[in-house]
Amino acid sequence: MLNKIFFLTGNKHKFEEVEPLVYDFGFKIEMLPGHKLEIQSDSLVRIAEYAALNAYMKLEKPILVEDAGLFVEALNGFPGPYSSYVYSKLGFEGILRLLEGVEDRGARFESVSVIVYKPCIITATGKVYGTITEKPYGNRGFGFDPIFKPKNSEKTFAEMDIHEKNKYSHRARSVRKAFQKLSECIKLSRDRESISLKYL
Ligand code: ITT
Repeated sequence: MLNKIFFLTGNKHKFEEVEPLVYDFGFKIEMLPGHKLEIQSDSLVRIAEYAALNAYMKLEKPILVEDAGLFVEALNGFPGPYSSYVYSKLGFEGILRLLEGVEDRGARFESVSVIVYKPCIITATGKVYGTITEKPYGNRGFGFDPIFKPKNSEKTFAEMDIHEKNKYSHRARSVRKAFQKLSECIKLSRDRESISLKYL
């Protein structure tokens, strides 16, 4: 039987990207919107850890939080942790406007995944480097997908299906790492338990 973890997100696209990744580790996820407390911080790690621990304390259920941002080199990493707000106000068109006439198109997505699964608290990060295109391409995905082309790809994220995006994406990297660490942590805690039972 698969172990269930509640994915705290209101973003259906993120859920669809993460869902196939966790089966490989013997888990399934259920989307749980409306419980994510987002603090303001320059650090995605702090934002995600705070949200995950806060939800765990309230709900006492296994929790996954994944937070991401787009960091544009020519804009000194903007919008970074503020990506959600900037996207809602300016869209990807706003980023294209800010980069009009700018030659350096380098950018990266960063992702942080945090899992609270008693007794384990896991944090893992993932990054993907690429470029901001001159105009949007593709209509899949969400957010800045139409203007982000990962390194070694001819396509933007919005021209890829989920399976292909997961080969490159920041999110797939941090989620896989987090579930790998979680599997190790669970095994270690079971080993410890059986050792201490032996000496009772
Ligand atoms: P949550 O409910 O999980 O917080 P969200 O949409 O706010 O969902 P994030 O905080 O992780 O997601 O991401 C912030 C913004 O960064 C998001 O709204 C997008 O505009 C952008 N973003 C993050 N990951 C992306 C991706 O894979 N492709 C395109 N844009 C992305």
